[in-house]
This record gives sequence, C-alpha cells and structure tokens, in this order.
Amino acid sequence: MKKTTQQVASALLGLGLALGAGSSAWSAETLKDVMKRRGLSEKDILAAAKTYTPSGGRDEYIVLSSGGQSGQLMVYGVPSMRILKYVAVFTPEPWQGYGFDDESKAVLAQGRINGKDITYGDTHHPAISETNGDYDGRYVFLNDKANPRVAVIDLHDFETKQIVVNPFFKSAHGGTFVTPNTEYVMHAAQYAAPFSDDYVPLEEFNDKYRGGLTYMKFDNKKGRIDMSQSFTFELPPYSQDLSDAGKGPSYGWGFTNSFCSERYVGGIERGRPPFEAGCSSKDTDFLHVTNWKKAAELVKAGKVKKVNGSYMIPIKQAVKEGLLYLIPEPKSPHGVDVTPDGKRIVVSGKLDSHTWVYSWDKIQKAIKNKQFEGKDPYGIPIIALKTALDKSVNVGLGPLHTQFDSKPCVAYTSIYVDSMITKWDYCKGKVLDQLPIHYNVGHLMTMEGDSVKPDGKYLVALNKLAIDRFNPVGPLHPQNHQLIDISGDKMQLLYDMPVPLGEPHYAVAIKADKLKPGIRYRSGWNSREDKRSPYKARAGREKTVRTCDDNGKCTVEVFGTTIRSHITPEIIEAVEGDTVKIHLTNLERAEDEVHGFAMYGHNVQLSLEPGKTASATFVADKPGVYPYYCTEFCSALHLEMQGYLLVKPKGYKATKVKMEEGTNYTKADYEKQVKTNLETQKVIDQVVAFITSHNYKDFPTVVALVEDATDQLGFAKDARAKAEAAAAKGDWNNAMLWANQWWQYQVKAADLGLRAKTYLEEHGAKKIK
Ligand code: CUK
Ligand code: CUA
Repeated sequence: MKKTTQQVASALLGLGLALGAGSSAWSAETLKDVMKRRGLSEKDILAAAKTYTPSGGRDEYIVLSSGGQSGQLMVYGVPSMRILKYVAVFTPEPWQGYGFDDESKAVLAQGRINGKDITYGDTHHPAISETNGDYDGRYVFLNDKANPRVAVIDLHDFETKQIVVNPFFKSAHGGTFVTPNTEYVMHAAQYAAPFSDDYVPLEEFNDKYRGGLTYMKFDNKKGRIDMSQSFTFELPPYSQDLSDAGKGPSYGWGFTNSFCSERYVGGIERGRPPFEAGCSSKDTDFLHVTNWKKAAELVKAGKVKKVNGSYMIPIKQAVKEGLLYLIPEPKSPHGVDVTPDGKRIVVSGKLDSHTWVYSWDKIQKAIKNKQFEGKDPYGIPIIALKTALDKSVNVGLGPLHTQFDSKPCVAYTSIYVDSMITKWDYCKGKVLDQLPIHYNVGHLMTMEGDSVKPDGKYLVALNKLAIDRFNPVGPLHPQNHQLIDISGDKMQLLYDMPVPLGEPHYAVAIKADKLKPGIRYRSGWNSREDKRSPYKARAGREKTVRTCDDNGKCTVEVFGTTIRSHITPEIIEAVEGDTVKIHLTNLERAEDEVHGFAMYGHNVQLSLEPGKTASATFVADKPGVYPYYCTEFCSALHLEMQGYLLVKPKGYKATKVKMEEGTNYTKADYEKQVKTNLETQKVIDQVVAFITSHNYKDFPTVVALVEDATDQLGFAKDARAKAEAAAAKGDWNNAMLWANQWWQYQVKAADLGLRAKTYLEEHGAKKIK
C-alpha cells in the first residue's frame, strides 16, 4: 500500500521537521506541493530525510576516498555526501600551498623517480592506520599505481607528510593495505618488470621480469615509513593485483592475488595476439599467501640481504623458509578480502559469476601437513583449490570487491558486469538481496568495512563514468558514488554524488568521532616535518637580511609574519639576480585565521594556517615591481594585507629620495582619531570585563582568541606610543597615521573579543566573579 503524504509528513515530524501549511513559516509551499512540483515520490522523501543534514549539522562518518588520477585524497561525509576537502598528495595543489612552499616541495621531491619530478599520481587504495585491527584515525596511506609510490597522510592535520618510492617495482597496485597494528603497509607490484632500472628484452620475461610484494615498515612513533626496515618478496612475473592482511587467526599472514599468471607478453605489432587474449586463457590464476611475521623475524635475525637499501627475499629463500605459498583462484580475479574474523578469504573472478571463499583453517592445515598439489615453474608450493576452498557462491556476473557488515557472516560484493550489489551470507553460502546499481561499479565500501569490527549502516558503491546521472558536462563524465542504506534486510539507494576529480577506485570510512584533527599549529611550525621551523619569526622580531658569498652571489632572506591585517615586511628589496627566500610565520591562534601569500610573476602561493611557518624560494632574475598580498579573506581589511617586492637593476642609483605622500594630516585630524580610539577602548574594556568575569579558561577556543586579542592590544600600545611621540614633535602626518594604526589593532582586538564573548554565551560559560 502506498503511504499517503500525510503519513510521510508525520514521519518527518518525528525527525523534528515541521511541515504543512499551518506550520511552515519558511515557505508558502507544503511538502505535498514540492513533491508534486519536483516529481518526487515518498521513497525519495524518505531517502532525502536520511541524508539531508541541516545547516551546522555534522556527519556520522568521514570517508577518505582515492582521488584517482588527480593524485589527491578526497574527504567527504556520510550520510550527507558533502565534500569537505581534497588533500594534496602526489600533485601540486595551490590552495594548500602544496608544491609551492619549500616544505611541501621537499615532500614531493621524495617521490622523484630516476631524478624526475612526477607531479601526478594514479591513486587507488587508501588505508587507515589500525590498532588491534580497528581503525585508530591516526594516519591514512595512499598508493600511486603508475609510479610505485606510497604516501603517508597525517589525520591530525590532513597533510601529506611523506612519499616513499618502492625501490624495486615499476608499477604498484596491491596497496595500500595495513597489518592489524600498522606494523607494515602492503604494496604489491602490478605489471612485472625487471627489479633493476636496466634494459631487459621482453624475450627474457620469464627469467628476468619479476612481480613482488613489499611490506613497508611503518614507524608508529615517528609516523613515517622506513624503507631501510622494509622487506620485499620477490614473486614470479604474475600480475599481482590486490592484497589484504590477515587478522585474528590469520594474523601474521598476507594475501595477494594475481592475474595473467599465463605470463603472456603481448605485442600485436610483432604479430602476436594481444595481452587481453593471452592473459585470460587459463581457468585459474594464483593467490599468493605470505608469512610476514616470520619474514620479519628472519630480517631481524640478519638472514635477509639488502638490495637498494631495503631487504629483498628471493623466491628460493621464501620457499625454503616456508614464507610463500600459492593457491589457484578462478578466472582473472580482482578483489581479495579477509573476513572481519580473519577465518575466511574471499576472492572474486572478474570473468566468473562466483565469489570463492577460502578457509584459513584449511590453508593452515595444508601448509602444516605439506599437502601440496605441486609447484609452479618458480618452485613455489601450490595448495590445491579444493583443499583450501570453503565454498563458492553464485553472486552475479563479474564480481569484484567484497565488504562486510556489522551483522555476522553478511558480505556485499560489487558486480561489475551485471551492475549491481549482491548481499550474501558467507557462512551459509546464500544470496540475501540484490540491488541494481547505476553503472560500472568497481569497489564498494561499508562503514569501517576493512576493520575487525565493521559498523555496517551504509554502503557506498564507487561507480565509474556516470553517463546519464547528472547534467552533462562534456565528453569526460564525472564518477558516481552512490550511497546505500544497508541497515535493513533490503538495501535502499539513497543518494548519487558526482565526483568531479579522477577515478576514485577505493575509499575507506571512519567514525567521525575517532578523528581529532588539530585546529592550529604550535607557533612557528614546519607542518611537513612536524617540528619547529628554523625560520620561525616572532612578532616584533621580523627581519630581512641580504648576504653575499665570495662569488658575489647574494641572497635576500626574509623572516616575516602575518597577522590581521598585515604582512611583515611590507617592502622587500632585492637586486636583480638575488635569490629570495621568504619565510612567513602566521602569528594567529584563532582557529580560522588562515592567511595566504601570493606574489606576481614568481609562482608563489603559500597557505599559512595559524601557527604555521612556510617558505618560498625563487630567483629575482628580472628587475621590476612585484606586488604580493594575502589570498584568504581574513578580515575586513584583508585587501589591505599587501606589500611590494622591489627588484632593482644591478648598479641602480636612486634619483628621488623623498616619499610622495597621497594625503597630509593636521593636528585636528590626529585629535579626532585619538578621541575615536579612546571610545573604542571603552568598548574593549567592557568585553574584557565580561570575558575575565567568566570561566573562559575552560574553553580552549576562547583562550586562543584571548591570546590573539592580547597580541593585538600589545601592538596597539606600541602604535599609540609612536603616535604620541610624533605628536610631541608636531609631526601630524605620522601622528595621525600611527593613531590610525593604533585603532586598527583595537578593531582587531575588539573583533576577537566579541567572538570570544559570543562563544562563551553560546557555550554556557559560568560567571566566576
Ligand atoms: S581497483 Cu579499480 S575497481 Cu585499483 Cu582496487 Cu578494483
Ligand atoms: Cu590575511 Cu587576507
């Protein structure tokens, strides 16, 4: 039976929404009118109510999604699907100053390949750091498939801190996946290639081309990957595809599947059938089973050799030590996913209609009893499919990836060819529900779905190239993330979100309250290195130094600051050919007082969040006038946050020595300004009295505002002294201008004070005296 609008309306009333003609002060239209006008069904209204987040509302989950070829990480909320940030990772991004300030250029430089800057990434799989198999919200890792790299992003400030290049591979797809205590980050090769950078003819593919799997050591204290303590399994030149780490009973092991174990090398131009024919001719490929725990012990015992500064375990050694096994897996498999209890491993064949569920118990027994059906051409023992298999389930054509529910035994698999999501029970081996999906689903993701304790609730289907879902925007289509409610027995589609970025292969979702991002940096902070910057400047201690070496090469180095509403220094002077290094520290402590710094003609754009110190280095190779300014609308006088870099020609002699002023001021102007200032001070005093008579110290946000306001009042005092000194000399121009500057500082202090007062009022501060 169809629900009436009245019923839907009363259901919404239960959610706190006031509807209907009588109660809708905000609109003359009723819900019924809107539904009719926009052609919405009751189901649509229900979906809207499940996702709509009123102004100021927060999301329950935060999604960290790969940004595909953009080389970025996308951050959005569930269930609202509102995009919050694109974190710059492998690609320069000006808003965040990434790739524009010296500090982040150093991070990008870590990702150079053979000395070349690589300024994009084909990102596929983000992974959140784990403690005891549960997401801990500290870090997120992201891989670049095109260039075998991994980035470390700190969730304290959502900034990329490190880029690591795999020293062996030429591409990498099977990462990032973390072991249950983030001991290691898994990173598997995709397209086999020689481990060296030498030329090796394709004719030597079987012997000299290799696949591999790296366990990158994560130093949990430093929050960085340490390649010198990482180890790589040399693997046959099968195209290793995806990985997942064991957990619970399978803790200490990793699983990596593969395709093209035919080791077919294409070459249409050589008269050979193409790659895709040769790479899918066999019925099975291989699941690689690796024992990382034992490998780590071997490394520790000094039994593994280093190559390229990192440990390398040859196939022979891995086999001899019992670290490496293969299990056939059907038909060009793609996903491999370990169940939350760690007892089963789910693999899906892209060209098949089944998910294949392997039993860890059976695999372990086979290894223990040396029950193998033979060896592969590289001498790796093979456990027979039927020995390891628990069951296979017919889920639909082209299954790819699997995720898990909070309900025991419930899994969801993306079905690429049939474009649907299949909900199934991996204990009983039966299909529970199927939901058609818009188009071309790749990965799918449940809330905390990779952890030992998935939350269920929602599922996001990551669909590719949404041809008919959105208003067309040219031949390159947005991607489509579809939000699905999985809390009931039947899946319900809630929302389509276009992704205008790149092809996001995979995403992970974490409970929002597990994230505790900072709101400011400690003063003078190099955020990329997590330490105090040597270039930190303090208020009143700003300086510009020009030094020349013996060869007459000169450097102008600026140790400056930003605070509403000016940049110190306001004038920088250099001579043609000088190297200019500008270090700026944002002195603000209020959480939203970010400043930017952009300059004409030198590709300079910094983002200075409160407390941060960032630097720009360039050569002033052309004489001229280069204005600079703040790029964030930080206050009413933001536009006045400006300055000039003056680059003089070599040997320039000044002819005009006196500044031409635009306006001249009188004693009356000065006195009028002073009167205003004294009145303003009265307002400030009242605000200060309010704040200090309350328990403001219990509110860190207010403490930061008060600190900033105190700074401003300190500056005001200095400016007042200068004004009075000028007035004493009868220099009315300077007296008036300093009096005006005194007032500017007062206004900023008052603004901060009023924000603090409002905050206290809104957050129930108590009167203490
Ligand atoms: S992959 Cu693209 S849909 Cu790189 Cu995990 Cu499956
Ligand atoms: Cu600082 Cu605009």
